Amino acid sequence: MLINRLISSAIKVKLPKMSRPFLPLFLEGVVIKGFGRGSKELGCPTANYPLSVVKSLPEQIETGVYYGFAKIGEGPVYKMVANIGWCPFYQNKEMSIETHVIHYTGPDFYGDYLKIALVGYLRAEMNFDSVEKLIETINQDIANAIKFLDYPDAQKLVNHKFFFPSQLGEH
Ligand code: ADP
Ligand code: RBF
Ligand code: MG
Repeated sequence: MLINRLISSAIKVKLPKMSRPFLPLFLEGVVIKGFGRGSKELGCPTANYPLSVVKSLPEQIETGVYYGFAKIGEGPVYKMVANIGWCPFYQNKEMSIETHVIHYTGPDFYGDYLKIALVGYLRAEMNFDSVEKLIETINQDIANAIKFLDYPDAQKLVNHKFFFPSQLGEH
């Protein structure tokens, strides 16, 4: 019995990775005005991409919360969390990609070019009873992202040529 449970949990842990051959996924585009719902007031501003970037997503993409790295213009590479989907809590009509740049506290960067590398998947989108629960869950996502992005496999992407195209020798 125990061994069965161990095997099935091992499979569960393994499968999601194998079913996401599109990771790491690199996305880029200008930052536009989002839904204006005041994510900032929630303590979590999210930079939104235009529909053209959403449409460039691979067909097999799973909606949900991803973690990875982000670069605003020519700035440094930050850790990020991104929500890809319809935000069931707000019942959006269009799918969106929203990136929260972790530890960035500079000025707004509407109109700037934003590059993101999706490195791993955290969870599916959920619905919530309250805004407080949504915020609590987002804060947990951020804590998980900070931790997972310190692993060596993830750290390799910080110097990726996607972020530094003019540098030779990186890949
Ligand atoms: P909108 O509805 O226009 O997307 P938000 O309240 O989600 O408004 O705020 C997003 C904007 O906040 C971004 O487009 C960006 O200009 C700015 N911003 C400031 N700090 C951050 C951050 N750490 N992560 C993401 N966006 C940020
Ligand atoms: N919206 C949801 O409806 N369900 C979610 O599970 C959800 N998770 C999110 C996780 C992260 C890390 C971020 C940045 C956003 C998430 N959102 C989710 C979107 C959130 O509702 C949205 O950013 C704000 O409403 C601003 O548009
Ligand atoms: Mg936003």
